[in-house]
Amino acid sequence: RASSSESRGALIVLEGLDRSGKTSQSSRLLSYLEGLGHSTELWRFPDRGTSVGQMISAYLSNKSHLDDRTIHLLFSANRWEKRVTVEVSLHKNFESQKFQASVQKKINMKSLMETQLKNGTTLVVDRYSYSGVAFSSAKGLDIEWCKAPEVGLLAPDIVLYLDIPPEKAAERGGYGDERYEQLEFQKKVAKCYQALCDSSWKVIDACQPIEDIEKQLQDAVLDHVMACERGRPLSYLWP
Ligand code: Z5A
Repeated sequence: RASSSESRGALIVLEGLDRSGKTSQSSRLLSYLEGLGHSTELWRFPDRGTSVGQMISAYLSNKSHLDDRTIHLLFSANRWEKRVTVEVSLHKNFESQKFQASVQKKINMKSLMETQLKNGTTLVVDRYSYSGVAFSSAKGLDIEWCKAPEVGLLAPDIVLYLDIPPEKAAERGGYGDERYEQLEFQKKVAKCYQALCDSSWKVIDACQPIEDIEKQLQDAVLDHVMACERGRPLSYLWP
């Protein structure tokens, strides 16, 4: 599904295993696009700054325990809360019913993905729905069930997949204490990413030197940024 055809920013998503270099490359891509004069922001999921994000953070750091489906839906909710406008209607009915107040409150629109894109800001996003599906299906959940709550979120203009063998990733700086930072689990996640990857993804060998990867990412995104500026319509998951 697609909508409108006005100039907008591009939605660029970086995906990959833990330690594949997403954070390093996202910042470099941001600097590159800003240097070319494009309004650009760096986003990441999970967004641990929201109340949903705090629940996710507690789960990832093993401070809380949640059922696999519950945490999957929380990760998805964390994306939805950055996608839509919340409208809260308060109806105060007094006994005489002579007075009724309706208050509509909108959350800060500037924090929303669609608003920013339509304002012309390109978003470089470190992890998105594909992480949600890959990590949850690696636990054994049905892939279609995992995709369902993501339907209707904005589809990326390009997915940049930083491809690294799980063993190599594990050698980089070592894993911390977070829940998914285990080699055997990362091997399953890598297989699940393979199942999601299609011809629209740009797969980059993440074992190359940082500067080489940086250059390849720059080359991969420019056409998409220009196409969005020319009015490529927004589209929605799953295409
Ligand atoms: N998760 C989920 O289950 N469902 C969801 O919907 C979402 C996420 C969105 C969040 O982790 C966890 O939540 C994640 C998936 C799950 N779990 N895992 N695993 P996070 O986002 O907080 O952490 P991360 O994404 O795994 O980030 P990371 O560990 O910081 O890795 P990275 O960003 O990909 O890599 P980096 O920080 O850029 O680099 C790691 C190290 O490698 C660092 O020392 C670099 O200097 C080095 N590096 C980077 N590139 C190179 C190259 N090319 N050569 C050599 N060394 C390099």
